[in-house]
Order: sequence, then structure tokens, then C-alpha cells
Amino acid sequence: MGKGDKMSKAVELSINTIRLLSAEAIQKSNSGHPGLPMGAAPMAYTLWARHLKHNAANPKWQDRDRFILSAGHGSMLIYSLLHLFGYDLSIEDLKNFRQYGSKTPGHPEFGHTSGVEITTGPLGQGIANGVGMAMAESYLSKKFNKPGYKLVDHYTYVLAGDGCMMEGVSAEAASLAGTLGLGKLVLLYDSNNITIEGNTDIAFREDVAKRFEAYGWQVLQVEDGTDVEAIDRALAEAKQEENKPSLIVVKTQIGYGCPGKQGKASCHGEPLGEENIKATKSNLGWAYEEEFHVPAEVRGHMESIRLQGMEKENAWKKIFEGYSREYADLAAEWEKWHHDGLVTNLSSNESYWNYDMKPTATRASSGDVLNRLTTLVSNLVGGAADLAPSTKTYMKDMGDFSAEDHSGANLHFGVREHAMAAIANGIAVHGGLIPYVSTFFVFSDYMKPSMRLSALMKLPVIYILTHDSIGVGEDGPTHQPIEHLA
Ligand SMILES: Cc1ncc(C[n+]2csc(CCOP(=O)(O)OP(=O)(O)O)c2C)c(N)n1
Repeated sequence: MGKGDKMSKAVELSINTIRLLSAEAIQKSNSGHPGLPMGAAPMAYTLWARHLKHNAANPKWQDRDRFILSAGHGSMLIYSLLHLFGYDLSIEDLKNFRQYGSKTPGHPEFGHTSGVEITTGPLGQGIANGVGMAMAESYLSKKFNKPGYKLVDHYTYVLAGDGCMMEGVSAEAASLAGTLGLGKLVLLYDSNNITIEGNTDIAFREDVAKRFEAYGWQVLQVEDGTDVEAIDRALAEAKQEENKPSLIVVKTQIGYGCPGKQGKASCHGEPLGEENIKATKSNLGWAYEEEFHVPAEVRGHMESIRLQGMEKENAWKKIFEGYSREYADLAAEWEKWHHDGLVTNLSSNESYWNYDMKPTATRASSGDVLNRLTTLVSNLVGGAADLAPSTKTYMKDMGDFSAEDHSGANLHFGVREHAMAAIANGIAVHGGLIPYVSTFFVFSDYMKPSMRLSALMKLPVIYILTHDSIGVGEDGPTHQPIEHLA
């Protein structure tokens, strides 16, 4: 960033404000993870200030860009951002970081803090959640967009660290994202080569960029994670690629700004200490004594960004008005899909309850029910981890979501149970769609971390787990769900 002019000063101050609010909140609560917010502040700022389409006044605007902090331990980063960009999160809330009942819990929680798109913390999940959100965006755009009316046109941005890249679930999901060509998914990789136990060399030496290239992603590099203009260019380039998801590898230094700790694992997960915060302030040229200070230039800068966000949603509302006049039926469908108006009349629907009373395998009945639902619940999407013929979860005449065509409601997750459930969580929180996923009951083991998160977030993800009897004898004990129900 060119030093000297007013704008650059606001940029630099904004980034340092993110760093210091984060470090001070963690210091006050005497626990938390300052390293990531301090190192990733420039990329987070650049994304939120220059690219992210959002309106702080309405965090539920359906066509907003989605932002996921997959590295959920860096939660103070998202809280600092939400505060500065005008969301309903006060300095007082930041001061209550990690306190029981506060709006700023240790890891970001969906439904708890306005502006937090999804619960993260178990590493890797956020990347797969992002794949789900990007799939939802693309499917909805195919369903609703009409010439002159881009009702659905948003990006999904994920910020992930080394830990997320090591977790298998991210590999499963990234492979699927590349296969499907999800062009509106952008993954910012905070590559600082540090995890809890030290340098990543001890357990992780592969070339992540090459791995993602092999998955079919566009891969971009930012050598200096403090270079706002380089990050800005990479984000612009990522958005231009319509047919591939983009990975931006951003080389950063964990705990950037803290002289005694930057680049070291010791600033990953513990407060910096009062003396180190003082040293950081002086090192960063921070001129303010007061704690939790937001300089006036930063407030002004953020206010103008906040207003731009409002204008963006207003422009979208105009598009929706025109759309409602020209495509009234579709607009009504849009409203239904987005406002739970679909799950109402099953109990009074006689044909839905009318079945032949002959002995039928439960999975066959389940498949029958699912196919009846497609006409009643038109926003159902889902599939299996390569087991649909066995789990009877294919929806007839609903098309297939494939690399070539994103308009099909049948999803093919491949043999990737864990990512399947995490992707379904992403689809469910995205809004507009009701996802189901399926595999044998015994393989629920492979997706339990994401099932747990569905439950924690109270998401309407439908799990169809078949072959639930220990009597599935021929396959032997590996396929017998003996302890699963318990
Ligand atoms: C599934 C899972 N395993 C382990 C952890 C505990 N954990 C939290 S942060 C972390 C290290 C993450 O390193 P990195 O992503 O590089 O973050 P950074 O050190 O840059 O903050 C670990 C192992 C977790 N949150 N989730």
C-alpha cells in the first residue's frame, strides 16, 4: 500500500485496528488465539472492504456473499470485522469475548452472533461448508435467474489455515468442488506454516497448491500477506474465473506485529501478554493509549463501506421488484423456498399417505416417500455417498447436479461421507434449499463430526441411513451397525 495518502492511512489503520481489537479482547478474557487474526488481518480487511457484497443492516439478505472462517479458533478476527463493518456487535461485546452467554463465544456460532454464517471450530469443516454454499448458489441461480434478472449472483469466501488443509474433510470437499467446477467459491489459505505443535514441517510438507491444481482449481499466490494490493488483485482474478473454484495461497506470519512472538507457535493459542501488546502497538506505530480504540479515520472509512453495502441491497431489491412483476410465479416460488412455506400440508394430504399395504423393504418405502416429496417439497436436493441405488435416494425426473449442469437436484457426493454431511450443512445454512444425504447406517461413523454440527446448529439436514439392521449378515461385521444406534 502506497504510504502517505489519506486512503492508505485509513487502510493501514483499519488493519491494525483488527489486529489490536483481537489481541486486546483475547488479553482481557485471558484466553483465545491471537496469531491468526493478526496475520490474516490484511486479507480479511481487503476481502471485506473491497470485495465482499454484504449489508450489515441485513445480515440475512439472500444474495449476499458468504464468508466462512473455517479456522474457527481465530474467532476474534470475525468479531473484530463484524464490529468494524457495522454489524450488531459492540465494543462491549468484544470485551466479553469468551464469557458465558456473550455474543462473542470462543468459536463462531451460527444463530448466536448476527453475521456469523456457520458454526466453525472443528478444523476443515468450513471448507466443505463453503462447497455446499457454492453448490446452493449455483443451483438456485439456475432455477431462478432470468435474462436481465440476476437474482442469485454471489460468491462464497472461505478463510482457512494449515490445520484445515491437513484435515481429510477439506480434501474430500475440494476434490468435489474441482470436479463440479464451482467457479464462485474462493478459498483464502492463511499459509503461515505454524500450528500448535510448531512448524508444519513436522507433519505437513506437501505442495498444497499443486494438490489443488490437481483437483481442478485455479491456484493463485500472494507472496506477502501484508500486501493489500496483491491480495486485492488475486481476489479480482479469482472472481473472474467462472469455471473453477479458486485457491489463493497467502503467505503470512502468525502474530504479525508482535515483535517477540510473530512467526512463533507461542502466539497461536494464548494471550500475547500486556507487555507484548504494548510492544506490538509501538512496533505498528499505533498512537493511541486507550484500549479497544477505533480511530476516527477507521470509523469514517467503515461508514462509507457500510453505506455502499446498503446501496447494493437496495439495487437488488429493485431487481426483485421487476422480477416479481415479470415472473410472478417464480417470485412466489422464491418466497416459499426462502420462508419455510413448504412443509405445511403433509398431514392433510391424502395421496401422500396412501400406500399399498404389502410387505416392502423399509429403504424401498423410504425411496417411495422421498419421490412423493419431490412434488410437495420442490426445494429438496440431495443424494448419497455413491450408494443411491442401495439407499433408494434418487429422485426421478429431478436431474443430476454435474460438472456440465448445475440445475439437477440429485447430488452425487462420491465416496465422501464426511464431506457429504459438511456440504449439506453448508446448503442448509445457505438458505432456499432443504438437503438430504444418505449412506449405510454403519458409515455414519465417517460423517459424525458434521452430523454433530448439524445438530448443534439445529439445521434441517435430512439423514437417510439405511441398512440399519445387524442382520445385514452377508457383508459381515464391518457392515453391521451394532453400536451405532446407542
Ligand atoms: C478437528 C480439529 N482438530 C483439532 C483442533 C484443535 N486445534 C485448534 S487450532 C489447531 C491448529 C491449527 O493450526 P492453523 O490452522 O495453522 O492455525 P494457526 O496456527 O495459523 O492459527 C488445532 C490442532 C480443532 N480445532 N479441530
